[in-house]
Amino acid sequence: MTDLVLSLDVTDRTSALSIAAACAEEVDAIKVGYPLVLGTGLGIARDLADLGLPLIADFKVADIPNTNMLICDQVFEAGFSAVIAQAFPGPDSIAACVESAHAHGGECYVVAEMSHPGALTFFSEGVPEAICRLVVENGADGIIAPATRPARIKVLRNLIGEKKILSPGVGAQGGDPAEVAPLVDGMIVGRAIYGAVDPAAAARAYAPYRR
Ligand code: O7M
Repeated sequence: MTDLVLSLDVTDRTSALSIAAACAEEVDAIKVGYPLVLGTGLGIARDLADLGLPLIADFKVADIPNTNMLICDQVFEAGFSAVIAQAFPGPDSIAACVESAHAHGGECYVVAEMSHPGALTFFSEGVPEAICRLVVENGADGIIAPATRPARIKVLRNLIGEKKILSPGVGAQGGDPAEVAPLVDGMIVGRAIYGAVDPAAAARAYAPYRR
């Protein structure tokens, strides 16, 4: 029903590579963010690329267009196949990420609404809906939407049509995979997999929801 994206939020190289290798058959992509890159360096992307899975750079890029372009170019030259950006800097900043992504044959996802309780302070009152319109207008490939609020995923789906939805919040944050999987293109799962005694078995538990 959906892809399973492993959120590899560990901070040391040995753990990252052993968890990723153990789970490689059970997941469809790996998301790498600040914890792992700050802990090990950007070169971790080349090491992980050997597994042959798409690598998503979760740097929530949020700067002026020129800086966004410089960041995204580095991301794709490091071996990532997708980048995640924040929308609040505006359409020209998103457009820069999309331009870099597409110039490298990659994808750009934009955070439309976040999964944690405090997200509702600013991701409310039509803001996620406006972000979805920006995503469509600027040719981004998809959005990040909260697995903790499936009803919101349905609302945002109606605004983005065929574009993809990647959804964090299943597992440690309480999102229910049975409810979320039919609504999204990728479920992002971190602690429930990498924090398990047997990460491969934990990842395999999501097999009924994978397409
Ligand atoms: O399964 P978890 O809770 O251990 O990890 C979830 C991952 O998804 C973790 O890397 C978070 O930073 C990320 N995430 C959210 O949890 N909520 C959001 O709203 C957005 C993200 C995310 O990936 O944004 C791109």
